[in-house]
Amino acid sequence: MAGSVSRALRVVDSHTEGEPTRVVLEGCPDLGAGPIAQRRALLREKYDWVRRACCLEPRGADAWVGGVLVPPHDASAEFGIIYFNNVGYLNMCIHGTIGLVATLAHLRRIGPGAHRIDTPVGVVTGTLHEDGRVTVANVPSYRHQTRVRVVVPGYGPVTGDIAWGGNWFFLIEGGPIPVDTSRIAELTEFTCAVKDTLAQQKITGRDGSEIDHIEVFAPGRPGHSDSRNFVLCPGSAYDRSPCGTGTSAKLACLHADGKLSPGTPWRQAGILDTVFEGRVRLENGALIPEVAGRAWITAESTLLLSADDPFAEGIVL
Ligand code: PYC
Repeated sequence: MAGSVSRALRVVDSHTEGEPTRVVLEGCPDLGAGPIAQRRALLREKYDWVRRACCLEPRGADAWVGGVLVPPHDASAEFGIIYFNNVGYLNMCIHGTIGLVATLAHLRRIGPGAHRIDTPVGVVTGTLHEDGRVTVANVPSYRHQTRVRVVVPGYGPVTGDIAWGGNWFFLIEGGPIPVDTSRIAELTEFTCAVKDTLAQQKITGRDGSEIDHIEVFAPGRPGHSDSRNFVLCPGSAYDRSPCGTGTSAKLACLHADGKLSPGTPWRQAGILDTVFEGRVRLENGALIPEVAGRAWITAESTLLLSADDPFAEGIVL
């Protein structure tokens, strides 16, 4: 047997409507007690190996989202979480939060009811229902710009809305490629080209933030969903779930267009045809999306890092 184990991460894995989440329970170095955004900066600067070990091969894969469970900073919250993926750190993640709530329930650390969770962009609430479904009340969401037109090399003019749903999204209604599982490679190529064009043209979210998620919408199937999407995540993997922060951004746009009133359900299917049910409510003038879905636990394990393993911290190309 090759060299001795020098580091270990205790994790629980789950998938939310197809999209995987790996929650780190033990083994991450102490990140202190500051605001979660500050702890995320520390994780990025000093302990990025945790992210790489969780999300990169040989232990992870491109679609994985991981999160380190930490004590909250906000006194009203029970838990804190820092999300990351194959290329960096996320602001918020709703499929991840549904997975986190399922993980905490699996570990018998929570029961049914509402649980406040501190994230780098604010406190969200994960409600565990008796039947195992989870509803996440997200951070306030809004449309930032309407009908932004860009000319995408190889595709021509593309029009989309820029909206915040806990991450920044460019939302394209229609688009040149059908939203179908048989077209995933072409959808990936198209959305990568849109993302590159936005970056080149310095089209950003508020405060110059990078638009790192691209979402394409098509009509849903009657009786099943109102809409079906394909979502490109930072790192170029596509979201296997309907993307909760993307659904939040979409709900904000629908509400801004007068097409969705508070409390009305919106069934958002993802590329695998699994569904998140969303709705909005207004709270002190802010629009709060609520997104509901299901997660399943897939593994409880300990990731082992050996001192002499050339890929202990993941394969970085
Ligand atoms: O569900 O919010 C989400 C999400 C973001 C990135 C991947 N999933």
